[in-house]
Amino acid sequence: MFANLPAAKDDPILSLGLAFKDDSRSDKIDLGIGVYRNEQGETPVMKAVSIAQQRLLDQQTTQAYIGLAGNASYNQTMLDLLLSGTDAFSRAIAMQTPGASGALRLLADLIASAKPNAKVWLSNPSYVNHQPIMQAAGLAVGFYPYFDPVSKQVDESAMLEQVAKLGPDDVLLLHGCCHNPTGADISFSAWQSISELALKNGFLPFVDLAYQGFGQGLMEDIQGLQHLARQVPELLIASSNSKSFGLYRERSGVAIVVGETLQQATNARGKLFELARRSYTMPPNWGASIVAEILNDTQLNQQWQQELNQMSQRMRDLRQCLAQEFALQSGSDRFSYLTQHQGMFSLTGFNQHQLEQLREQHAIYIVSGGRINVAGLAKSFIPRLVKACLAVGV
Ligand code: PLP
Ligand code: TYF
Repeated sequence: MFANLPAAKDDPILSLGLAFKDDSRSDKIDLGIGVYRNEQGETPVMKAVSIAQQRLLDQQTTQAYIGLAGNASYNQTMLDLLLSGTDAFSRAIAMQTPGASGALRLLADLIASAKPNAKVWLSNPSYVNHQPIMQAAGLAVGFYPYFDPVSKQVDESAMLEQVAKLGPDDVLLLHGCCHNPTGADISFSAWQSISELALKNGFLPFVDLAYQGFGQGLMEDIQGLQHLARQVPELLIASSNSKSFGLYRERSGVAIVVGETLQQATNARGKLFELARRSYTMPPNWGASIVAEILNDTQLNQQWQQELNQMSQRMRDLRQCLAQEFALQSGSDRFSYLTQHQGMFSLTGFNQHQLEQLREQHAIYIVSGGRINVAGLAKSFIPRLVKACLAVGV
C-alpha cells in the first residue's frame, strides 16, 4: 500500500523546534515556533483558564456528544466578541472548529462547494499553512504584494493595486492583526479601501484572526475586521483561541460566515455541517468550553484580559529592548522597525547563510525566511543575541 509514497516534506517551523530540542548547548535560544513564552521561557496556563477548567470539571455531568456545531454558548460568545454592534451580526452564523486551522479548511471547503473556480489571494508572504490548506480544498491560489523588505512595512499601494483588480470569483484572505510571518499590519485606512473595493467589485473578504489581543488590545486589534463587518455583504472569519487564551493544544477555534441574509448564512452552516461530518464530524469540546466560561463571566473575563494585556505588554517591552540594543551595538537605527511591528513576529530579512551561522555558531534558532518570535526572548538574552546577529553580518 505505501511502497510508492515518497518521503514527506518537513514543516519548516515544526522541524526547527525538533532540532532545537536536540541541541544540547545550554545557552540556546528558540525564536522559532509562534508560541508565547514568559521571561522564564515557559508557556504557562493562564490563571483565568485554570479557574475556568476547575469550575468546568466540578460541574461536568456528561461527556456525551454535543452536536455538529459544537458548544452553542461558545459559538454565540464568539459572535458577540467579534461582531456585536456591526451590521453583520444579524446575518452571521458561527461554528466551533478544531483550531483556526480547522476553520480555515472548513471555510476553504465551503468556498470550493459554493464556487469551485474561486481563487484565494494570499499576502506575500503568508502563514505557512495558508497555501496548502487552500490548495487541499481544490482552490486556486494567488499572491498579492504585501511586505516591503526595505521599509519592513506593508507596501499598501502595491497591495491595493492588486486588490482593485479582484472580482466576484476572488477571495481576499487577510490577517486580522499581528501578521504572520512579518509583524507588519495594514493601516485602518487600508481596511477602509479594501471594504470599498469589496463593495464595488464583489470579491469576498476572508479574515484569519489568530492573535487577537497580542497587538494594540483586544478590541483595537479587530477594528479593521469590524469595519469590514459594517460595510460588506458577505464575510468569512477563521478565529483562533490558541494564542489569546494559551489553549494551543486544545484546538479551539471558530468559523464564522456572514451572508447577505441570515437565510444564506444558515444555508452555509448546513453545508459546513456536511463538510465537518465527512471529515472529523464534531470538534473537541474542552478548549471551547473554557473560552465560553471565561467570556461569559465578568470577573473571569476581566482576569483574562489583564493577563492578555500583560502578555502583549511584555512583547512590546521586548521589542523596545531589542531595538535599543541593536541601536547601541550597531550604531544605526536600521532595526527600529522592530518597535513598529505588532504581535509576536518580525520578519528580519536575515538571509539563509546568516541563519545557518546563527544556529551553528551561536545556538540561535530562527525560522528560514528570517522570522523571529519576539516572545521567545528573555531580556537577559538580548545583548548576546544582538552581538551574534551583528557578528554574522545582518
Ligand atoms: N492562522 C494563523 C495566521 C496562524 O498564525 C496560526 C498559527 O498557529 C493559525 C491560523 C492556526 O491556529 P490554530 O492553532 O488555532 O489552528
Ligand atoms: O506560525 C507559527 O509558528 C504558528 C504555529 O504547521 C504553527 O502559527 C507552526 C507551524 C504549523 C502550524 C502552526
